[in-house]
Amino acid sequence: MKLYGFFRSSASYRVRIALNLKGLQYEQLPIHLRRGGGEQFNAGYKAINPQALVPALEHDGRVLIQSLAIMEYLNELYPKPPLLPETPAGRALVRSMALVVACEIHPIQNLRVLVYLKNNLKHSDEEVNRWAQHWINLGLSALEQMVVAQPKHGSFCFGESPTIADICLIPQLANARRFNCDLAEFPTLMRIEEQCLALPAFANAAPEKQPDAE
Ligand SMILES: N[C@@H](CCC(=O)N[C@@H](CS)C(=O)NCC(=O)O)C(=O)O
Repeated sequence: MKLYGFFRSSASYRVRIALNLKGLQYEQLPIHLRRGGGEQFNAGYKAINPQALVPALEHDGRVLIQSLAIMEYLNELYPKPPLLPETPAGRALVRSMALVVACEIHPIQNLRVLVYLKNNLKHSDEEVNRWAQHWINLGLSALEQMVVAQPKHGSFCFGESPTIADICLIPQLANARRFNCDLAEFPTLMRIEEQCLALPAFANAAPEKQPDAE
C-alpha cells in the first residue's frame, strides 16, 4: 500500500492510525502542502487526487481518497480489530462523532480555507487564528457532550476499544493545539486522548514521528 500524505495533515494522520491499528505495512509518499506553493497542486498529484488534498491511498491498483472512505475500505477488507461497533445504533453514533470532526470542524479551518481568508479576503493572522479557534471549540464542545451522554461511555469515545471516532479525534486535538485552543474545557476528550496515545498505533502515527516531519 502507498499512502500519499503530509506529516502535519490531520486527514493523513487518521489514515496512518487506521493502517497501524490494522497492522498493515505501507509506504509513505510525502506531499508537502506548503513547499513551492503546495505539492498537492502539481499535475502529477492532481492526477491521483483531483481535489488536490491529502491523503490518497494506493492499493491493489486503485487509488482511494477521503480519509473516512479509506478507513471504511480498510475496515471492510481487514475486519480485525474492528473500527466500528457491532450494532447499527453503535455504528451510527460512532460515525456521527467522526463526522463532527471530519465534516464540521476540519474543513472550515483547513489550510486552503485559511489561506483564502488571509490572502483573498485580507484577514490578519490574528483574525484567521480566531476563526480556526472558534470552529474548533464549537465542534469539540459538542463532541465532549456527545461522548459523555452516550451509554457506552468508556475508555474511548465509544466503549473500550478505539473506533473511527477516536481516530478522527486525536489528529483534531493536535490541530487544536497548533491554534492554541484551550483544551482544558474538554476533560473527557483529554482522558480519551491519553488512552489513545498509550497505544503504539496512535503514538507511531503522530506527525513528529513521520519520515517527512520537520
Ligand atoms: N475530507 C478530506 C479532507 C482532506 C484534506 O482537507 N486534507 C488537507 C490536509 S489535512 C489538505 O490536503 N489540505 C491542502 C490544502 O488545503 O491545500 C479527507 O478526510 O480526506
